[in-house]
Amino acid sequence: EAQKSLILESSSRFLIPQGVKVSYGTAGFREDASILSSTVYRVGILAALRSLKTQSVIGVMITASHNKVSDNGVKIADPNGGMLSQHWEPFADELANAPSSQKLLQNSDFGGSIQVQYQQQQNSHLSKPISSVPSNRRILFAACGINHWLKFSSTMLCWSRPAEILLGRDTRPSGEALLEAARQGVTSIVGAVASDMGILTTPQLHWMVRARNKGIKASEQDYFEQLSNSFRCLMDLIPTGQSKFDGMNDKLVVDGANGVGGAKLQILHKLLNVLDIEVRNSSEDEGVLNDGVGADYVQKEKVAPRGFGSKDAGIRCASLDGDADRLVYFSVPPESNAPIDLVDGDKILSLFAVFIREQLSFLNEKEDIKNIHKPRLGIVQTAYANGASTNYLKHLGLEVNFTPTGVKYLHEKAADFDIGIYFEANGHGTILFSETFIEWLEVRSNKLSSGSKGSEAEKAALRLLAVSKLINQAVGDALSGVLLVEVILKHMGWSIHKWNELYHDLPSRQLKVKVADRTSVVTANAETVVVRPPGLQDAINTETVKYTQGRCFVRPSGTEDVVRVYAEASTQEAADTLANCVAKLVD
Ligand code: NG1
Ligand code: ZN
Repeated sequence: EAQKSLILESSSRFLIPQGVKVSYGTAGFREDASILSSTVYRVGILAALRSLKTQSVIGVMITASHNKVSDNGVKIADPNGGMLSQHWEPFADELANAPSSQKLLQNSDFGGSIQVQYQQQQNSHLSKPISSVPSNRRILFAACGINHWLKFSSTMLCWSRPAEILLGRDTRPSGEALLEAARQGVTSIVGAVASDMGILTTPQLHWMVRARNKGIKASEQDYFEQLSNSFRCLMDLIPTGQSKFDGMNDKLVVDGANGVGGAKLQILHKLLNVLDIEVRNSSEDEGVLNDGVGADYVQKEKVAPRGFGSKDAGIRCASLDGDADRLVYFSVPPESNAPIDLVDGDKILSLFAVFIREQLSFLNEKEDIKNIHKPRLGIVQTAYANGASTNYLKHLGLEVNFTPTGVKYLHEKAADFDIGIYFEANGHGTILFSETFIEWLEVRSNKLSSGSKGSEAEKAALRLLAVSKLINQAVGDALSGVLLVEVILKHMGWSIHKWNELYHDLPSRQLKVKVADRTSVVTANAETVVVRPPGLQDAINTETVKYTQGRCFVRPSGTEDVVRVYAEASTQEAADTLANCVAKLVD
């Protein structure tokens, strides 16, 4: 009863605006901020239930990433710090869209359906839910979600701990009120605790959730310390003679998208005290969030962000997106109208792959690793990866895998390897290390610190271990990405130019086509082949074969109401023509 009235009372403060239907897409719920409070409130409820179900700490992040400042969004971080399990996404949709009319509430089904009763366990200060009476079918969420697991609750699940949720938000002005809505959603579940972690980058919140569930220190300060310590460790392991940068200018200038990432990078920078980093576009004082700035803008438009110009020619530049989970590098040409040299996610991936592969080759030289464990390195890309990057990686002898667009798919595939590197071309990606491989590295590096001389193999083990701590194991993280890129460039003695010359991107073109129903396009093979409508793929093939190095695919967007067309060919003109022809086929 206490649970029921709690939900009734708090949900009446967050009524769903008329005619609004939301859907939990690849990046959670994302809408104009003005209509989001009921959605965020309900995500708070869902997160608390997810926490009970998993008996783990769960995260709720309020951000709309690279979208405009008037938008906002909300997503859930699962116990391992990754995205919400796909199996729960339909529950999110059902709960977020369940009617909230006062009448319905008074009929008590919304409240009643997620009624959880707690009973003080004997000899225990911990509470355990014992029963629930779901009744309203309209809340399918409750019917298939809560009912389903409550059925098992008394026998299979021992809910020994109450729900615990970490809340974070980016710098959007709507964030504060939305965070409060999330908090009220969480605390409408009896016993649930919500901790406001404040203004964070998306990857920081994911990192904290993961750390909490691993039982390691998980404050923001711990995050900064882990990153800076592992960065220093990598710096110390740079081969002698290489530590001085070969280029004239060792400075890095970072575009913070006027979002949360700039300020956080400044904190890291102070802590590190070794890198020469200048941050521009680091807050609202300097301009509007994501407006002519940020990684999405730089990568899509292939132009320098606001605040950068020919005065920066020759300097290494980088751009973060609004919530700092994407990173691209670029350099500005001396002539003011020339296009920038973009170093996108594919090239960051390639740099990481070259470095990791080098370390593994040092390790593999040792006899014992051959006998015990040959670590598997896997690369994961999507169809948007530039074909030249895939060719380059395959030429290095690496295994390249493809998944559909969306971080959750890439992440899942990368977790199949001892070391899995994944990146989207737009700059979101990370490197995952398997638990067994990390244990193996730890044993090795302990040997080293206990006095052995430090062979190349042992240094390689230490470097890999440091990378596993520097790079975010939960999601792509622009801050750890910047640090890893910087230290690898120093290790290699490479300028941004040298890096950019690893391979030359094939010219490409992306287009959006507005269609009546984007779900009418159905794809297979990691979105490279259209299976519906019939005939479309044949028509695309007929066009594509006309072009040297032609490649083209179409897919429905997961975040916008459009079908996307991507084309690649040996010249820009050819890529443009191919994309335009195929766009007409889709229309
Ligand atoms: P959609 O709208 O499904 O193409 C976009 C990006 C993804 C990913 C998601 C989530 C492209 C072509 N697509 O997805 O890579 O970042 O947004 O934000 O860039
Ligand atoms: Zn983002």
